Parts: sequence; structure tokens; C-alpha cells
Amino acid sequence: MTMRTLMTGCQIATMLPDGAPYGLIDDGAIVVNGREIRWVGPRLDLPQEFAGLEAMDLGGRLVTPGLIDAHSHVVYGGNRAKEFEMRLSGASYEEIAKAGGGILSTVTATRAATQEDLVAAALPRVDAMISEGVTTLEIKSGYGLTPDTELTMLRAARDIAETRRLRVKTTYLAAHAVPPEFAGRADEYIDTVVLPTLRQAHGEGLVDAVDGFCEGIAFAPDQIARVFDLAKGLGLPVKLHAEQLSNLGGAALAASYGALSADHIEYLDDQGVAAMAKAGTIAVLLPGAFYTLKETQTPPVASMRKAGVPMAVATDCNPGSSPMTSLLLAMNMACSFFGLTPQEALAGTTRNAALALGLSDAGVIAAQKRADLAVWDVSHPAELAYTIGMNPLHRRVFEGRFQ
Ligand code: DI6
Ligand code: FE
Repeated sequence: MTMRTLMTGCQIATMLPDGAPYGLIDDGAIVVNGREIRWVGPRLDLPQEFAGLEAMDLGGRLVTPGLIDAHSHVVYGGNRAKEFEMRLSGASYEEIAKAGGGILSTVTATRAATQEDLVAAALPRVDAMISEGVTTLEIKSGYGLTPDTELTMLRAARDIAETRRLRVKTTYLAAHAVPPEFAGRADEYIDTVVLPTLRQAHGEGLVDAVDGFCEGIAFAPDQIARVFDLAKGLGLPVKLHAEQLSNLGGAALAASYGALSADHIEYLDDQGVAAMAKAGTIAVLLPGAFYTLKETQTPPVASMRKAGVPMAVATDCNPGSSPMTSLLLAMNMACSFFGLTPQEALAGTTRNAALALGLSDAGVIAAQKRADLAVWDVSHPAELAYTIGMNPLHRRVFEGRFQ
């Protein structure tokens, strides 16, 4: 017999798009059957067949879908506190990258780490995310940049899902930076490392999606296109770090491959917005990187809203441009810096974050979806994006089980 649970005494932000703001149900009830939601609605409408279940009273708390962090680089070696100091003395992110620092210093530390080291280093960060109600986390490779070390990063990401009650989606990001041994030979790096390693990683079942960094300090659109061609051939979805520091037309390129998402997109233009809208590509906003790099160009939120491009919000947790584990803080920043409403920010870490990962079984509270939930000590969902440095999580539910 699968375990059935009835929750009552709660407000439910279902995050279903039609109807009340936040899809809110006052005095709601949720029936969980095993790992799945079986029924959700107003308590007074509870079908007779569930009336006999013993109710767990949530004391008037708010239930939301479990949070989904759709963009993270949480697996890496070392840290970049030194670079933080350098940037505070005036050096720019791009200058540091050109001087061999930046991503490449993390590459050195990551290459020196074992798979176990990488898992151990990532777990405190992952635990911080879980403590804020995250139930699905995307994790990228991209700090190894050799066949072996990229595979090690992906295996470490898979290990995290075995070690914690958390769903992990892995993203292959070998096209993140040109490693020092290929300096000035980016095309050769793509041909001899990125493409063959993608084939191998896919063969081992390590890859859920393929990403790249399309930027002056990283890869040009035609180089990214070669990676995406192979991803398409393997049947893997793509996403792209696009228009973060300049506009190279990366988002439109990604959209032309039916990308799940284009991420960062501070410099996205109208053509890029239109291409994303047409392809159904999700905009993943990463205000932690915007904040850390002291950027001033904000993503075109009003145009995206108008064009109907769904927006997600993620931490971009990484040692350089966003040493941040708090998805709640990312929601707050998305409101304060980018002008999202608290409702858009919560949709960005639930419904739209699921879409950015190609997941149709999570991100909203509805029958047949995964029973991944967060129970909060707040009286209105806007409080989640409003407070700063406060963690109101009461309990997390993962695959139907309370923690
Ligand atoms: N954009 C980012 O914000 C991260 N990667 C990327 O392509 C930064 C990665 C780093 O600085 O280590
Ligand atoms: Fe990133």
C-alpha cells in the first residue's frame, strides 16, 4: 500500500497560471499518494474518498511547490575570495579572466580535486539550498575542461542526488572557457575535447542538457552552434549563457535550436526577445551575478513580459560571479534590481524554473505532479521575496516525505 497523507490547515500557492494570484487557495487541502500529489483544492471540497484519512494540520502555514534552482555551478574546487579582493581594488571580471584568473583559477582547483572532494565541497552549499526549500537543483560541469575532469564533475553531481533527498539535473558545460593548454585554439578545443566528451558523457547517462558560454571571453556563436548540433543529434536539450556582458545574438541562436532557456540575458535585444518568445525559450534571470559583478544593464523584463517570455530566477551559484546559495535572496534581488513582482519571482523558482529544465512533473501543486513541496512560516507568499536574510522554511516535502 502506498502511503497517503492528507494536509489541511494551510494556504496553498499552487502557482497554477490561471485564476487567483499565486494560484492561491485559502484553507486548502492536499492529498499525497506515495511520491505524487493525488488531489488539491479547498478543504471543503475534499472528495469523500479522502475524508477518512487522518489530517495533518499545518497550522495555517503556506504551502508552495518545492523550489527549483534552474542554474547552478555548485560543484567546483577551491574558492575565489582573493579575486573578490582584487575586484574591490578595481580590477574587472574580464581583466581578471584575461590575466588567467577567473574561471581558470577554479579550473586548476577543480582538476586537482577527486570526485569525492568535489562532492564534499559542494554538500555544504547544497545543504544551504535544501534548507530553503529547494527540491530540484540543476548542476553544470564546466570547471574541468578535460575529458576526465568534465566526467568527474558530472559524476559528482549525480552522487549528490544519491547523498541527499534532492533531484539533480545535470548540464554539460565544457564550452564554458578555453582551457590554458588550448589558448588561442578554441576551435580545436571544441573538436578534440568538447564534442567527443559530450558523446562519452551522454553514453554514460551523465547528461540531461547541454550548455555553453557565448561571450567575447568565451565562445563565439558559430562555435556554440557546433556543440548544439551534436546535442541535437544526440537528442539532448540545450540552454545557453547568453548576452551576459555583451550582445552576440546568443539567445536567438539558442532559440533557433529550440533551447529550454537562455540565461543571464542582460544585453538581450528585441530580436532576441522575439526569437525566445517564438521558440518558447525560458529567460533565466541571475541577479546574483548582476549584483556581484556590479553590472548596470538590466535584462529587458518589460519586453519579455509583453512578448510572453516566461522568466525563471536562479542562483547561478558559482565561485566567481555569484557565490550565492540563497534562492530566496535571488528572488528578492530579481524584484529589487530587475523589477519582477514577488509573484513573478516565485513563479521563477517554481513553475518557470521547471520549464527551464524541461520538467513537466514539478513546479506547480496539482494532481499527478511530484509531491515536492515547501511549507513556510509566512502568512502571504509575497513575504518569500520580501524578506532579506531570513529563512522562513518550516518543512520540506520531497517525493511525498516530510523532512
Ligand atoms: N557566467 C557566469 O556567470 C559564470 N559562468 C558563466 O559562464 C561565472 C563562472 C565563474 O566566474 O567561475
Ligand atoms: Fe552560470
